[in-house]
Amino acid sequence: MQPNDIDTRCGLVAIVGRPNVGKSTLLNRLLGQKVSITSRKPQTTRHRILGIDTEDAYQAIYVDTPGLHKEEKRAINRFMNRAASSSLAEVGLILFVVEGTRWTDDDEMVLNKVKQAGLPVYLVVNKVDKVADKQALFEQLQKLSEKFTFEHIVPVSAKHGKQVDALRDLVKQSLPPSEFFFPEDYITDRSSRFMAAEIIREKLMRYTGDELPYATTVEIEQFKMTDNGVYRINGLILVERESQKRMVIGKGGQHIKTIGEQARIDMEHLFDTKVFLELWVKVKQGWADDERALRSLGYGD
Ligand code: GDP
Ligand code: MG
Ligand code: K
Repeated sequence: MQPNDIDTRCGLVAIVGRPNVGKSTLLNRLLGQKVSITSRKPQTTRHRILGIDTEDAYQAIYVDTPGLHKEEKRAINRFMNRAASSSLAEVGLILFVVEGTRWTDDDEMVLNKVKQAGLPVYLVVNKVDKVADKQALFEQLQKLSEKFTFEHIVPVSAKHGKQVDALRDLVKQSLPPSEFFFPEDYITDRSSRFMAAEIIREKLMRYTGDELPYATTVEIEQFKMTDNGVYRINGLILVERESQKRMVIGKGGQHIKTIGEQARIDMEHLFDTKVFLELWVKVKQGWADDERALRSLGYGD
């Protein structure tokens, strides 16, 4: 069949930008569902995640990436950089996300990388809800559009859902004729097991101090559906030191209880069923530095 005979449109769209500009928040908003975890901390997204948006004859497959990191020393950062770069390979369109009026060297570095791909780029200016000085924003956009070529410039607020529909429509119109890559009811390429681990990690990122998140990871030891449709999930939280284990558990186990409750609520939403969640914490030294250990935890891609 010739591409012209196909009446569906489908393509890959990469969401790129420096850490914390709101890439994962934007993806979730585009999909109307949470598939990628978010927090105010950089390095929240560790894996390449696909978010699939199918409507009528259109299927946009968004690729959420870890932000590119300058620090390549730790194995975990090397994996995240690889995941971020390799995701550009089969993509047809790039959403380059920046934050309000803030333009940094890191933005410039990411944009230069993006430009090398030779693909159409939409400049998505996120967090406009935080910009009080609209004139400054306008001048900033003017300057950027003189210096670089963008197919479109779209100011949005991913958090509040402002202008995200307009962006979604622009993306849909740009998709090339193609069969769908995924069944219509898929929202991500990731397994429920993976999503469960990510949800627990999001709560860890959100409810613990600044030093802890980078030293933790989560393994799902059991993921079982019982006869009456209830999910039984056991999660193991790995930390690097005994002191971190105490922090995660908290006084009288209060902290891990909150993390477990919040994670369970999100899981019940996502899986649309009742969930029994149990969490354990274990010390596993140096996991973030050890490439082999990382691969065994699923960080190979
Ligand atoms: P990523 O690292 O680029 O994926 O960024 P995240 O999606 O994890 O978001 C980083 C932080 O920015 C989180 O605390 C989000 O709630 C916040 N954020 C994202 N989008 C917006 C927005 O439109 N407005 C505001 N005020 N905050 C946002
Ligand atoms: Mg992210
Ligand atoms: K983040």
